[in-house]
Amino acid sequence: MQFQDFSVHAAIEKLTALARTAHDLTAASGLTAQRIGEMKTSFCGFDLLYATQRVTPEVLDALQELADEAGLIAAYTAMRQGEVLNRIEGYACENRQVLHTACRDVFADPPLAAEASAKARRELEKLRTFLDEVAGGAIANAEGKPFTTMVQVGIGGSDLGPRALYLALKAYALPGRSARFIANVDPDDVAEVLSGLDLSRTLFNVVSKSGSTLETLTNERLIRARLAQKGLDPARHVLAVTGEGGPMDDPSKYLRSFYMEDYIGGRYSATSMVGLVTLGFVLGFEASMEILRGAHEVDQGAMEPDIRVNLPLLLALLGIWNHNFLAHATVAVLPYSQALSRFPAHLQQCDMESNGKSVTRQGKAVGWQTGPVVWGEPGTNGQHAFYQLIHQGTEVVPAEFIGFRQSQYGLDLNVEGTGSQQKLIANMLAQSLALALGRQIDNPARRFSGNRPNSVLIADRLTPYAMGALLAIYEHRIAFQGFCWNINSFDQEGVQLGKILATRLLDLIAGRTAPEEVNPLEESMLKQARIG
Ligand code: G6Q
Repeated sequence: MQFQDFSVHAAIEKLTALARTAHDLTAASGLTAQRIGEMKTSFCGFDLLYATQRVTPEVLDALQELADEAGLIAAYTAMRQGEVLNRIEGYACENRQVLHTACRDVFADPPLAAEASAKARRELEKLRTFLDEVAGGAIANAEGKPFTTMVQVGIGGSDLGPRALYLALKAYALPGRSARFIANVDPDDVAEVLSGLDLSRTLFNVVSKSGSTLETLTNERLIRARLAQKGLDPARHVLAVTGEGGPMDDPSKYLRSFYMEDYIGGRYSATSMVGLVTLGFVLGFEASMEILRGAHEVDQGAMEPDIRVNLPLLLALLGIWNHNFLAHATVAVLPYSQALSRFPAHLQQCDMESNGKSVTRQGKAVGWQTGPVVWGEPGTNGQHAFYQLIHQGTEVVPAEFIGFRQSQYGLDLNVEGTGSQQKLIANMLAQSLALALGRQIDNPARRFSGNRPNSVLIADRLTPYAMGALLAIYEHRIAFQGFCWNINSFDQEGVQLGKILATRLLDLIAGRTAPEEVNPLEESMLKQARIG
């Protein structure tokens, strides 16, 4: 696959010109009922309403041209087929395939990446057996009692996606099952999680692709020590998810070992064993497969070249329009669903670790903006907090609303003519309109400029299928943008330097640094912070 610089495409000039007179949503017929009806894409159970973006049919046509010129569908197809896309030409790099979609390709016949898909099936079968054994009592604690809680121990990609999905779907937990998560090396995090648990009924799922992450290995040691103190055998309570053949691949130490492959990036690993072991324990095997089915259907739909049909591609291009042409630096993802409370945190990692890059795939400095700052919180809570800036601040923040027509638990009450779920969604739609239209009145303090671009993504209910679909929609939005900007969205060199320096500081604190190796800056930082 040949990638070209973002700046070379003919559509760029067209889009730059169109951005000078971007659609005015506040004008007399800037936002009409007809426009709302027309600017809508339905895809895998979700409707995307984007009439409240500052686009016209002409802009959409130019964005389509950009997608075609940049070969976004060809790049995505190459990714799914296993081309080595995690690379920077001519430089030392990870040099890997990018095959998180193979985890979901188990539904495809034939799969696009046959070998990777076969490995995913093998792990799924192991998971099914494990879950059957837990359910049937073959796996139980020393007293023969069933396990009720799984604590996932992992950080970054081995935490954020799985945690976001667990919180999103715990309404569907099997009776008596729950999960907790420990990520930080902060001992208080471990203490707080363990304090509420009956350890004798708890499984610990230690997740580390590399098997060498300081935080996770430290927490595993702490947990093993705690189990031993309580007279519990760690080999009965601790599982592993890791890279086959890696430092943590020692089945004798674990109740079970599950594997993930190096071609699945941490932040894209929620649908591999990294997410599915804990999700499977809580939700059961069938519900976990529904997550994969939702993701897979999006994977398939994302092959469609028409941006008005392919929702992840459209989201990607609307994001590019807002970021590169209308010059908006950030994007807020605002789910009107408490269950999605950690989904923005997952996206923060998935998007910013993927597209926070300054060199092209050929190792040259980029001459255009790449990934925006991504942030967000659930509504309506955010409305009582930072929405002030979104409505009236000097920084225009494009917003992506996510909502559901029905609640998960079905517990609702009609108060003054509407239920809580209706209030929740009415608020979301009201925000979308308010940001777009603004309010032009004489009082400057109460005036709203409007023209604040946003879109609404809505589905019937946050089910395992919908969660899988939503996850994949965003994964592919990110990948399409990265392809378009000609950057490698699949490495994360930017997190390495801090890790190296932290190791040096720890060596210094532990007295392992030879006197001639002591760096005065590092020594001074420790001294002034009074650490050590
Ligand atoms: C994600 C990153 C990073 C990674 C963590 C945990 O894409 O690579 O967040 O997931 O550093 O790594 P391990 O799973 O190897 O412990």
